[in-house]
Amino acid sequence: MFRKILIANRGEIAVRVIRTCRALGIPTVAVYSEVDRHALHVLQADEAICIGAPEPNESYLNIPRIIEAAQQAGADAIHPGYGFLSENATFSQACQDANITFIGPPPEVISSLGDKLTARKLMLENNIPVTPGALLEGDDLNAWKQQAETLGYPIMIKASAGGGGKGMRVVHHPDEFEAACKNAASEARSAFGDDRVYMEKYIANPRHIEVQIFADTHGHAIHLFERECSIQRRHQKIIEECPSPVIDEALRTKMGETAVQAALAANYVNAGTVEFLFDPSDRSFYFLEVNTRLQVEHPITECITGLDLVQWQIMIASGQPLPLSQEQIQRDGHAIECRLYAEDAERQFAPSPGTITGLHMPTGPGIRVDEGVYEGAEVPVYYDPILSKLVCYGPDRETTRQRMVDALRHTAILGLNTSISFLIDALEHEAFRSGDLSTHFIQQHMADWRPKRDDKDLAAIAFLLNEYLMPAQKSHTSSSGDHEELPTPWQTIGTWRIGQS
Ligand code: MV4
Repeated sequence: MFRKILIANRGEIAVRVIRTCRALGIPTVAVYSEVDRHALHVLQADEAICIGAPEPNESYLNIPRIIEAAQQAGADAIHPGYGFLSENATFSQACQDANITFIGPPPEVISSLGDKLTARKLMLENNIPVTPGALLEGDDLNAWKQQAETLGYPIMIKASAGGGGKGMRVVHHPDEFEAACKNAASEARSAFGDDRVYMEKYIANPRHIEVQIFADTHGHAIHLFERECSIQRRHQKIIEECPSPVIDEALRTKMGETAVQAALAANYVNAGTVEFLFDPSDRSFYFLEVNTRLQVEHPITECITGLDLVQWQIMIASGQPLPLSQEQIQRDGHAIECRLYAEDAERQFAPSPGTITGLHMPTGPGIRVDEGVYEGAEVPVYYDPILSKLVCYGPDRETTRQRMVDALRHTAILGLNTSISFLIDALEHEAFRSGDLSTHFIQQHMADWRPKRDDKDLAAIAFLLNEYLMPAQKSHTSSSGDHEELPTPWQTIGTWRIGQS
């Protein structure tokens, strides 16, 4: 087993990885940027090393500096979390070159699956269903148009290096085809330095279903069922759940087996997610891409399987075979995850950084909180504004949904704006209740949503109560061993309800 693991990340996912390391008795090293000196992951790790300025390129994306930190601390493995360097083949390679185990797939796997065209070709060759489509090679626009005609409109142009919806265009009519190709290619060139594009038949009202896979270094692969992630805004997921309300047992088995075939075709190692588009009109599904990392929404899979996915990642990285066969993997109940973001509903959900002046998280049966912050913590402007994740689990979908609504109503995050009341209204929407989800859910059902309740006033009142009734100095020990005062040391005085009708 590893001597020491460095976590090349921050926030709730770094905290999550540290928790499993503690359970396994493996010492941890946090890395942090200059604005994260007092961040939760720094407080929780056994050691912490500052790796540079706040800008991600200077710190959390700085490969040489992170490798150097691992060597300095004597870490023999690095967990990349999600985002940052987690799907970076160069980083996986740099770890290998430094004789440090990257807890994730080998560099060749990351690069071949990271390129959407290469991945698409690989899946086609292995009889994995992909959306009918065509590569746009060469520069014969008329030949391309001919291919589009054969596919039938509407079509979608996608960037090979794509991600986050960049370089993507829907084309409804041949007249728009040329401009869409050019725009998609130029957007892809400026975003990824790679202007290769391809086209697919456009699925009008898809649902986003993904399958969790694991593969070991001994050639075995298994799946841990599906998650549905249809509730998203601008390619940012907001609510995820499993099992998917639209997938029956036969389809679950078929999609799971397809995902395992995809993993084997790619010589996959470690945790991955095979994404599919599901077309409810004919219940067909199509391979989209493979995410070569542990995902934000992995806790819902942990809830229904009872497994620790970070532990599995560490075991596989240390060379151990998968501990269970497919038949031994059981599923029970229903789980939902909500991402709690620091964002301002009144400004198109723009990031809303600041100081957390008060914090109360819910607890109780079937509630799990993956926290990334604490009362008094600063939320910097430089990074993804996810604060914490709230995960609820129950025997069935409706029990879990109600549990989540109640848990959100008993959550108070003061000092900055959050997505909490938006989440409550999404979960309470009739379409969500009935499981009628689609990737257009927010656009279709919540486009005109405005915060109805006076959350800000309630938050201010709660804040003042805390400040005047219960002042309490907290101090903590920094990574260097010095005692330092936290900037805003208030203490919660009990629960208050934010966002209740
Ligand atoms: C599609 C599609 C419809 N038809 N492909 C968006 C992200 C990228 N990885 C793939 N995406 C899509 N591909 C075809 N042929 C619709 C989307 C899509 C989407 C997919 C999953 C989750 C949310 C989405 C939001 C908008 C569009």
